[in-house]
Amino acid sequence: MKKILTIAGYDPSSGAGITKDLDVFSALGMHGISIPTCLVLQGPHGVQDVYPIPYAHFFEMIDMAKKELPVDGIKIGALWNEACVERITSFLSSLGRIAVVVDPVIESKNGTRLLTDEGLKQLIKGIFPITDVVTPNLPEASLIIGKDVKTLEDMKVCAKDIFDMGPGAVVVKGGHLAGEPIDLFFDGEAFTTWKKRRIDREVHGTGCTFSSLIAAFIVHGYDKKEAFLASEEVMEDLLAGSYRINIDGYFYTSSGIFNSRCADRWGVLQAMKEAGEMLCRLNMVELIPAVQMNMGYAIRDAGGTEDIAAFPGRIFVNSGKILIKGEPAFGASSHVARMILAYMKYYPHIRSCVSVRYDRMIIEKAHESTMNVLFFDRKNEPEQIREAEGRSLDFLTEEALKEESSPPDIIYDLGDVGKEPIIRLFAKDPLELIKKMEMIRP
Ligand code: PXL
Repeated sequence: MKKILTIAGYDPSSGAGITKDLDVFSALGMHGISIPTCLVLQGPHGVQDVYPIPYAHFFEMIDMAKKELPVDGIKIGALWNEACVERITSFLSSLGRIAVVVDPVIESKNGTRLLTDEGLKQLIKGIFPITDVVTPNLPEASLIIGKDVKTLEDMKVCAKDIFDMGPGAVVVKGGHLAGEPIDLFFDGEAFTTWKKRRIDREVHGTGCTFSSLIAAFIVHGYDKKEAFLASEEVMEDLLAGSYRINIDGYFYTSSGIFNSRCADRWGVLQAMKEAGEMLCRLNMVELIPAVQMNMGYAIRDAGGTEDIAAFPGRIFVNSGKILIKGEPAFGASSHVARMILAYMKYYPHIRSCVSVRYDRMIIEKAHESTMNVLFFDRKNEPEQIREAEGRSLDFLTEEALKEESSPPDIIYDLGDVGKEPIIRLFAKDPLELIKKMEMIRP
């Protein structure tokens, strides 16, 4: 297990600082160690106050790390003042050659100082020359070089200036650029840029997260530029999955989204397997359409058909018995999957669907069981949509749902030239689908 240390501030809301860094390290499969420089009093509305860790305690923790906690890399964030900076400089100088990434945090989003002027001078003089990558944003870059950095051209000049201060590479983060946000990497040889998507959210702690990612990727053996590019990619995913932890205030990120997606995908496949076995046991052959049956189940927040599991070999009848060829897999259906995606736009908790043979008796049974039954007429689909194979079902599903005030259990159609009439049964999960199938079985 690789071990990585963060020396930074402590933010109790875990948006920034050492708890955020630990979250990143664990997501990248490392053992994270943390030493706080200061306690930052803050919630989702910004910093209210900062309390430095008493020096004696901070120094003791650094001494203990030196003696007992050998690490493969170090990430440095908010350092509070020159006393902390000097102690860390001598600590780093006493270590062998390990990865060091510095996020030169100077102040918080709402302007609270997290590093004194003297601390910044010491950071540049003592720590920059023994650092692999430094990651300033535009206000930090401006303070480091002592002139305004406002454009991509300024960023290039600034990256060279900071590079001359001794680090192995510099990333100037252009989130504050007036136009398109661009990050710039410079390793003394060439510039590499990364165009970012501007998101309409104030996300807390992105600087801490980004620098921890770079440090962790370098510890994993990536070179500095590869680590920069990989970190940018992960950041995009994290930002896309950002959320609020209270009703208003900053957005937060968590690498927990990766774990929860994995767990979700596994759970979806398990549920599909169980439903497949039940279907075979109950042998509801009378519900299988001539075009064969498929069942789909989506993960939460599904974005496309690749997030929906189905049976690649479909469900069919052979010598009076239901047969399913192959294991459930993601992306294995387009029709059922598209209908689920269309349905989830209106009712995101209903993530499962199965196609069933049309029979008037089945629809009658559904009505008897007080199911909500919706009909759509395939003749209503516009010509251009009809021509785009696979597009018509999601269009018609959405059209049908627009009019509806409660989630339908069934959406069916009576077919068209060359198209079998089909009943689609919807439910929260495949187990509920099976229960509904038993209710409508003729
Ligand atoms: O984002 C800068 C930052 C870094 N570290 C800690 C912080 C903040 C901003 O609030 O609290 C601990």
